[in-house]
Amino acid sequence: MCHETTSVGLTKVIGSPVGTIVWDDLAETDAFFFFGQNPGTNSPRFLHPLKDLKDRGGKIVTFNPVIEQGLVSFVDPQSPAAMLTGKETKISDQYHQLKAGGDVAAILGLCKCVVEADDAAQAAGKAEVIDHAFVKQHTTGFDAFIQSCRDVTWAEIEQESGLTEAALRDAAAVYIAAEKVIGVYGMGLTQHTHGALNIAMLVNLLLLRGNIGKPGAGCCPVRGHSNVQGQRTVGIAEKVKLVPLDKLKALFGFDPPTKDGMNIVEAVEGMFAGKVRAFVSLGGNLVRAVPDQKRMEQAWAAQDLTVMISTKLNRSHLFPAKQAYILPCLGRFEVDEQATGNQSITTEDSFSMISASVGHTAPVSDMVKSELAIVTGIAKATVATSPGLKWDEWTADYGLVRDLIEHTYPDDFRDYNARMYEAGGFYRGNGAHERIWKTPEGKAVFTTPGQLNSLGFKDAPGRYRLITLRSNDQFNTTIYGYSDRLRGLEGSRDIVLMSPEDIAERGFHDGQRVTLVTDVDADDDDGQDRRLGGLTLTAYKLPRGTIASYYPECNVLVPIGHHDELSKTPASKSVPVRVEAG
Ligand SMILES: Nc1nc2c(c(=O)[nH]1)N[C@H]1C(S)=C(S)[C@@H](COP(=O)(O)OP(=O)(O)OC[C@H]3O[C@@H](n4cnc5c(=O)[nH]c(N)nc54)[C@H](O)[C@@H]3O)O[C@H]1N2
Ligand SMILES: Nc1nc2c(c(=O)[nH]1)N[C@H]1C(S)=C(S)[C@@H](COP(=O)(O)OP(=O)(O)OC[C@H]3O[C@@H](n4cnc5c(=O)[nH]c(N)nc54)[C@H](O)[C@@H]3O)O[C@H]1N2
Ligand SMILES: [Mo]
Repeated sequence: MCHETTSVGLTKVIGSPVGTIVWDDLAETDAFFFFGQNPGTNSPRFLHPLKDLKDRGGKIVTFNPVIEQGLVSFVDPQSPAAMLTGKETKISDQYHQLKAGGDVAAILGLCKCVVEADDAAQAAGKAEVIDHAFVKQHTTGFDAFIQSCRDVTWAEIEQESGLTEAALRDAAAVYIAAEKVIGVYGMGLTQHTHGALNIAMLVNLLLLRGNIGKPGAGCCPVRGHSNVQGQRTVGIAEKVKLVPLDKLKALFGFDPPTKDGMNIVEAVEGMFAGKVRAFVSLGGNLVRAVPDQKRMEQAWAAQDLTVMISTKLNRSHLFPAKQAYILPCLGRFEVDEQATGNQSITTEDSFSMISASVGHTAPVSDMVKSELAIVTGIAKATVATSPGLKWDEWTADYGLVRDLIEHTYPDDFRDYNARMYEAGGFYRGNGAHERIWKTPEGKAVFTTPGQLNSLGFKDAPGRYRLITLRSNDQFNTTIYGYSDRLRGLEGSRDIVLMSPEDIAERGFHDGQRVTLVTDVDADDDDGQDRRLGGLTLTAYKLPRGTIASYYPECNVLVPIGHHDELSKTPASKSVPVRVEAG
């Protein structure tokens, strides 16, 4: 539900499903370009490289409809002097509040400036601005893309992005002046109907100046859950082409499925249609996290069987199927004692570093099992025995499982059980970082945009683009409190943020009660009435036509059919809605 757009979209253009930079690149770059990622709330570890860059004179340019405090300024909590004096480091040199869904046009505007600057440099006999040698050797699709940069008008760019030509020229000037640029992005790019196009546009921008596969430069999707990247690396996927079927067959002597499974959208649709009858959930709070939450509550509970393997109780547990199990499990911070001693697991971060994670706190009860023990326990009770299936041995010693992973992926996981304990972990490697492009073309691909925004609907009178936000007081569906202190919003999450101009235009007033109603195009209408009432309208500095409210509360409004076209990642950052008084 986050970076599947990356897994599919980034692979399409550079042959890598993950970011191309390593941690050291952060210390070498000249500039960060931030698109729809909020480090202050969601990835505070990232604030230190940002501050370091500013301390050495680098530049940060941000594109985000919402002003996020972590991208405005930063007080280093690890610096006693800064904490005592309250000395802030200014983070973003430029902060561009574009419309939700406006990144395609904004980035095309930046690219248009690069093309113009290159034309001018060539005419004047000066050093080129586009890295033509790189483009020639490493890319395809350049001519068509350049033509689209020349053809698009500034009026179109301004209309679609909500930014002025002057603002985009300022941003482009920083991009052109920097030798090494890292493009950072998060849910602001991935959670749109054309999220993959957003990513392809960012890659276009980076490719123009050879900003992928050189030190201090690259493409940096920031991941969420601690192992959302690593699970794919070991072949856990719904697409059979991503699963090492031949190795599984050889290792364990069974015939693995050869048909694709379901992604989240297909699974939920299957549940709505009554076709999905059972769900085993290794973590998560799916009823709360997926689109169309109201329908999901009914469909989830109508199944024959739900099994939730969870570290904490959550709302999904309140909608049991005909037979339902909640299986409490250890979290990774808890000691995991098995027959051969304490066990560790590994995680992979956004920089493709794989490292050991060892629990230190005492488990809440000695009856709580580990995830692995639960999975092997279920397997042992259901699957016929065979010499290759050593459920008990694997449970006793997780290192044996890692040996099998190494056997399956010998290049990525060489010496797995030893290297996982190296300080900072070990680097899995990434072709695109070395300018090896695992695309069908064998090159990095320039993408000519077919449209100037990432939306799957048209603008219409009274229709707004709703962004669903996270606050610092939540981790996904777990809400810790009602203080969104970084945005200065206190006391309630049942609010909807709107620009003062939009409020005035509608004859509304700040503090008024409103209801949000999903408002899709006629050809997308599935007859469902989706609404969320009891919200307090709150004046906030936002672009016209873009409004914001909180995730997961807004999930009743997101239609399950509203997702990234390529990857089916729910499009939670541009939900078409009306605002009604009352
Ligand atoms: N404290 C905390 N940390 C977390 C999480 C949490 O819930 N709480 N969740 C974790 C998870 S699973 C994930 S995936 C990550 C998510 O981390 P992020 O990727 O940062 O995700 P969001 O906060 O959902 O949205 C990011 C930003 O996108 C902006 N945005 C919205 N629409 C657009 C748009 O059209 N264009 C642009 N340019 N920007 C836009 C929003 O204003 C917001 O600032 O965080 C992880 N870390
Ligand atoms: N509208 C809207 N919807 C969104 C998003 C959005 O931005 N807007 N973001 C999407 C994103 S990026 C994500 S990742 C999803 C999140 O969707 P989910 O992953 O379904 O939600 P979480 O709240 O992260 O799940 C938390 C639960 O996982 C369990 N858990 C935690 N740690 C462990 C563990 O180590 N092992 C096991 N077995 N269980 C554990 C606990 O029981 C906890 O209650 O939501 C998505 N939905
Ligand atoms: Mo996520």
